[in-house]
Amino acid sequence: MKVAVIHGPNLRLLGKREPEVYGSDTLDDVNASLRSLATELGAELETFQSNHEGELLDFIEAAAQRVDGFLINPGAFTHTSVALRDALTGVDRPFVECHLSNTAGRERFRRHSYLAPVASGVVYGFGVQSYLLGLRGLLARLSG
Ligand code: CA2
Repeated sequence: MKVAVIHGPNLRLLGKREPEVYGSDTLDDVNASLRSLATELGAELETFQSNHEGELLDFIEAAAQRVDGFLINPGAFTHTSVALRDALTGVDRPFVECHLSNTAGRERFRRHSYLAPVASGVVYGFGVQSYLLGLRGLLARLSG
């Protein structure tokens, strides 16, 4: 089983700014934790981060040729991007959406996700654990 993990805009700042909201782990720490869980569960991972919507769309289209599913924290594009939703529905691979923070308890504009209605599942509010739980859920879905 092969999964692509996608980190959306600004997530490379993780652990460097706003630790009270997003925690103190860096993006490299998150990827390392995901890799270790993937190994434990017998899955392969590739990771990708971009601040650019078009690059995310291109990555999804290309990666769909070689992976079984996606785990994505779309960052702020969650709340704005019909294009990202269309890219994910267009490739016909299951995906799980995850967020570090509890977006339901933050500003009103963060409560809506364009992706959630077409995701296999969504995990939010558990910090880095949201990614790990999301990976477990995605792999269960892929092998179920
Ligand atoms: O909680 C999440 O994971 C979010 O996807 C993070 C996004 C935010 O726009 C979403 O509403 C919820 C922001 C990612 C920016 O990451 C930063 C990390 C550290 C410092 C500043 C930004």
